Amino acid sequence: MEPALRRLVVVSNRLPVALRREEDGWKLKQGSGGLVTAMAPVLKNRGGMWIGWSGASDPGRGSKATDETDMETLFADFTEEAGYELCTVPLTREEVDGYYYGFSNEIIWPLFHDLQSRCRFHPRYWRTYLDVNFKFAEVVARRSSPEDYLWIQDYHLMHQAFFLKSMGVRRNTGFFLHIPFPPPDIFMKLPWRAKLIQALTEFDLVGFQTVQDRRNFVGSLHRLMPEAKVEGRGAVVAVNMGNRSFRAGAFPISIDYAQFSEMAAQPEVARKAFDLKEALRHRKIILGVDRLDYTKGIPERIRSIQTLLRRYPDLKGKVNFIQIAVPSREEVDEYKELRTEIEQLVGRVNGEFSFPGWVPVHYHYRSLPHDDLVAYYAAADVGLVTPLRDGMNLVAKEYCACNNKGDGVLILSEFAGAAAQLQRHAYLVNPYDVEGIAKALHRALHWQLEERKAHMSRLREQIRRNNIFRWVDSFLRAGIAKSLEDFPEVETVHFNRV
Ligand code: GDG
Repeated sequence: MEPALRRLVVVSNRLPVALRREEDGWKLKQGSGGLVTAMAPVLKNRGGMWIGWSGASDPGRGSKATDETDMETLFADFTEEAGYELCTVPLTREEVDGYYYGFSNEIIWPLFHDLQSRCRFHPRYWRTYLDVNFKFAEVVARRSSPEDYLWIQDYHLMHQAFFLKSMGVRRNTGFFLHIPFPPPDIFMKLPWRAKLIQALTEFDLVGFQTVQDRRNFVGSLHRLMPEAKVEGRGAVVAVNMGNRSFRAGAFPISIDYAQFSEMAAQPEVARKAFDLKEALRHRKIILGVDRLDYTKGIPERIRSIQTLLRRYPDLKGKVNFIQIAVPSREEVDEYKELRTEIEQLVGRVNGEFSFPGWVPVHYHYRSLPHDDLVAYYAAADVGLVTPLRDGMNLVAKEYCACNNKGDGVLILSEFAGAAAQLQRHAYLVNPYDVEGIAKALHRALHWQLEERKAHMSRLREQIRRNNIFRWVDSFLRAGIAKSLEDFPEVETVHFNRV
């Protein structure tokens, strides 16, 4: 029989905090990004442990003893405040280069986003990826117990179940892929495709963002392991491998809807949104928010603004496009080049159209404090979310959650996972079709209020119902046939708020 209370152990590449060495020792900084946004409130409410790399790649520089005492104190403070434990996996510079920058970001990231021409299939990257996965598995084996439920996150750690099993360590494991799973014709380009897909079959549950991702996975599985037999047809299917079986399912990730909506309603945030509108003289605001990444379609989006202003000159002086680009993977040449390309494009568009008192494109290359970001969402008339490919895209959902007035329009790429859920009430576009986006923008800016409200209220309702807590619950139910409520409770701030 299952024990009534099981601890949840989350394993991911990065911890939800960043460790930085400063003059006076180590400091903990809250991390950012989709994964942290998604998981932090869950562990906070339910307790447990999060295992991951701290983000520091040279742990041996200072005095080891001081470092360890420093970190222990920092972690103890964190646990007290956050309600769950942290456990770090230290990595060397070489490991970070091969496993993180190399295999994860130069192979899996582009390949799984259908951009195989950007892949660098170096065998060294594969070997380091395996070594680091083994290192993670050793820590996981040591720090967890057979009663725990292990929830492994994302493409950096696809070999966890494989290595745990090869060490003879029995654990109940679930894996969730935050990025898309590519169609078989693309996956088959991976030199280590058979080993990778086999490793995925070693988890007890493999979760994807959409049903299409799961179909793509099953398609590759059929090609590489013909003995696999799929049973069932719902959101979660069983895969029988002859001597063993596992489950594969679609679990669209979401946001803490109530937290975003309530923050947007706070007087100080509403004031910030108003000040922003006033600073822009109450012109219509089109907003883009992304990590600066080549999958997000930022250059195409800026070109669509250029096309919009060329095609519909009456909009000159009446709209502003604000692009917030959060620095990401800044050490990588490709990301540096993308930054330059975006800055040049912004300069070109502003050079072409600006006049005294009006600059069409406002570009911010920095991460904003959470309440500022929410104020931008609340102030925007149009959320322009046009990734070339995206696992889900939380920005699309956050924009809607913050649109408490309910009069905004979401323009969404058909290649974002979010489109599968939001397609009926978002304005879907092909992110490569610059003219199509310009046309969608023009329409959105001229839509009747009633129509905008009808669509936005349905979008908000769908996101409110299918929120982050439902995501966790459905994954855990599929993984251990238990729900979130079976985990020891630390505090019930957000759960069951729907
Ligand atoms: C991966 C997958 C999937 C953005 N700017 C600021 C800021 N953000 C936060 C947003 C949002 C997060 O970053 C971005 O999440 P996305 O989902 O849009 O994209 P990825 O980072 O690529 O995430 C993606 C996700 O994992 C979850 O599974 O949806 O498909 O690629 O939450 O709010 N946060 C702050 N300031 C900013 O300026 N504080």
